Amino acid sequence: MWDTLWLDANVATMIAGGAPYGAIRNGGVAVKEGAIAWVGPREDLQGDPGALAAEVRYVDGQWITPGLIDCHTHLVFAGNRAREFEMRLNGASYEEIARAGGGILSTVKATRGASVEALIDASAPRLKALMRQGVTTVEIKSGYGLDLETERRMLRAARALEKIARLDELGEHGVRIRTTFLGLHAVPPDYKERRGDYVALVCDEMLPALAREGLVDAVDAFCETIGFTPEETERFFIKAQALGIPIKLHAEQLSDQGGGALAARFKALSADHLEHLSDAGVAAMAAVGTVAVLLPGAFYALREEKPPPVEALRAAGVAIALATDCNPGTSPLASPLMAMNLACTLFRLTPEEALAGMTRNAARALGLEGEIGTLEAGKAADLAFWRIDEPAELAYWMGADLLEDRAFAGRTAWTS
Ligand code: DI6
Ligand code: FE
Repeated sequence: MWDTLWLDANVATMIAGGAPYGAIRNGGVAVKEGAIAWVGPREDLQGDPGALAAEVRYVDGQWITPGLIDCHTHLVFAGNRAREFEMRLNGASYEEIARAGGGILSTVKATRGASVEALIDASAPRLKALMRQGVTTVEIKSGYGLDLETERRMLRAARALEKIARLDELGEHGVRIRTTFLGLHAVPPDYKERRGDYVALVCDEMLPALAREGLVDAVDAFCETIGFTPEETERFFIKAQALGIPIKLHAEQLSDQGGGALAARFKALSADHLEHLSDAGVAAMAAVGTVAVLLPGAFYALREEKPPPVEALRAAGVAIALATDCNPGTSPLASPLMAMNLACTLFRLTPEEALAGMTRNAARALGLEGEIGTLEAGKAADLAFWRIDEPAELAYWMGADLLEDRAFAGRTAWTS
């Protein structure tokens, strides 16, 4: 006997290789004990629905997709940079903004001054906004502390948000959170003249301590001329690899640093941004199955002009994921559906690729492809229910209210 059976649904399973979107029209989904027990067309159902499940819900043609997965965010931070945004639009130069205390270090300063509770309070509305658009799994990076205590507080706040959501304190039920230690995000001001000492601190003290405390699901670094060199990044990765921690990388966002190939050499889960990725980088990622995570919110907000090499990624068979990159500086975006629209319009992804990027391939970018990302028996019953006629609508509308409900581990938030 199943716990719940949804019928009169259109189901986008997002299983690759079959119909577009893995679609099943006039189908259903059944769950038992938080996992998917059955997905299929109505006519395959043997017997009376009422005899198969404790509860049967008819959803009137809604589309059911896997719960969305935002696989790259920096959503835990204090303060914001709206003043900086405004100053820029009033003609201030980068230098003037920096002198007025702007930029990434202003977020570091605000975050260092915030308690775990203050970080939770500041971040919960952003998490809630994602959940309100069907997100059931979120990756959250640290990286605005740049010292052990603050990085720890950021990771603890991220983990606490998962607990709070599961207690229904955000008004919608349940979310899965993965935490990434972004140790090499920026060089802290007091290490400006001795950056090697900061890299050593991250590798030899911060990472081992945070990993021991169980706060690190993956590591990440910002490999860029304004971030860290490939050599510094590699040193960090060697340490993570020795500790058995999965690797992700901010690569090729503003210039070609060979980050895609570096990530691939460490069999990274993902390399993210990738606007300046070379053909060699594409080939290296394809060879080991490193996922390409595209972040159109940052591309848009920075008014970048060179899109990532989507055609080459496709041709090489690199899995493409998509995320909000929700952060106060370069991507103040708390909408997965807007990320999908931006990816289609700016990067020319198809709506089906965009949805795969927020489901199946995002799961791979987190190493969770065995648990989530497609609708098939055995996976977690994380579902999104949409008031749409066609799945392409998810990427097509801008700012529309399309979500009817979401289920986490088989339990819906609002409807019953
Ligand atoms: N790449 C980015 O675009 C952001 N971090 C990163 O590694 C910038 C973050 C910020 O400006 O606060
Ligand atoms: Fe980022």
